[in-house]
Amino acid sequence: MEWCVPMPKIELHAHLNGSIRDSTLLELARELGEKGAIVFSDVEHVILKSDRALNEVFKLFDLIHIITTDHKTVARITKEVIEDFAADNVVYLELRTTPKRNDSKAMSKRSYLEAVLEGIRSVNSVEVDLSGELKTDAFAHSHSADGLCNGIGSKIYVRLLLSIDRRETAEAAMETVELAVELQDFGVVGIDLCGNPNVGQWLTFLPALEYAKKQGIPITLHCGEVPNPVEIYAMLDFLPKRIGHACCLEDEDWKLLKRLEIPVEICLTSNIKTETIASTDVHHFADLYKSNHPLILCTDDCGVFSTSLSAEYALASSAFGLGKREMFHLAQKAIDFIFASGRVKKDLKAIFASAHTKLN
Ligand code: 6MZ
Repeated sequence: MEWCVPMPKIELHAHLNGSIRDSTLLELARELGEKGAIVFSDVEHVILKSDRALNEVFKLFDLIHIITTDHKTVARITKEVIEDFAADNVVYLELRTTPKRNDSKAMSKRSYLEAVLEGIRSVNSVEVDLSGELKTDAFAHSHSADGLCNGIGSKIYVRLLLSIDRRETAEAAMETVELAVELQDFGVVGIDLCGNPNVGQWLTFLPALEYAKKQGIPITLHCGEVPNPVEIYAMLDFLPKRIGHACCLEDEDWKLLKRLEIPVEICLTSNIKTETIASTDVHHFADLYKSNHPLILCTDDCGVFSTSLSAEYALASSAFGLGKREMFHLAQKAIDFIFASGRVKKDLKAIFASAHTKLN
């Protein structure tokens, strides 16, 4: 399946703090251990373990947040995560992260995001298109000259989704949406609702999400990661632009999802490692794919689950018997579901068209 790596890919469901390199996490944890803030030997094996049930994953995120939450580190991990996705030939990345307030580090949600933006700007292994509108002509030119996909691996479009964590208050959720509205010219293209699905109530976040919708900000929701029929129905009824996971839907929910044609972000390794789905044999990817329902293969947390987008494509290809051509079309189809502007879609179509020429 080596062909999964050079193929251009689109990543629409990747959490910043879930996508950190193990080597970076270990280095940062060791430094904190030396300062006496944590006991390194207690956390080393926790960082390196990659199979854990859903609730365990959220305990790991609490540890990761202790390790990463200062401005300098946030900028560093952002830079590295983008470089890693670009090295895997991801040509468009919608990176999601929860803006965090941390008084002990003089961090506000806004300054957290400024650190993320600084991290994006400091990427130097690959050219980054963050605002989309400015550099489009140069990009189109670099891709059109010989009809080949010269840009794959050397340029990446990055856009941000601001996440609301289910542990947050209605006010904190609203602050995040207000930042998203304000930072639209700085690469923010949407809002995500995430976090431990066993925590928090849908109604807490509804006012902020409705406000986002009114402002024209696209929304994706983590939906049905655990069984919760009332919430799942309410989420579908809200008509989000996309949903993530959709592991625990019932027959009626599937009918509604399909009728509404809401695209699903599928994270195979994450679902299997967290045991929300028993195996690829019973994964809903197969049914959605067969029904031609819009779906996008994604990583979720490539650091936490030791995966990559190429690995997810390879897994889907082998588990569901799909060849190179089908996988290419699946990757290409994701263009329709990105939250960035029509102009970016047009550029991505050109990139995939030239990659297709090369493929054949
Ligand atoms: C729900 C998840 C998640 O925002 O600090 N997150 N939420 N389900 C999942 N499936 C396993 N994986 C990650 O990235 C880490 C945060 O993303 C959410 C959690 O809220 C986690 O704290 P950021 O960059």
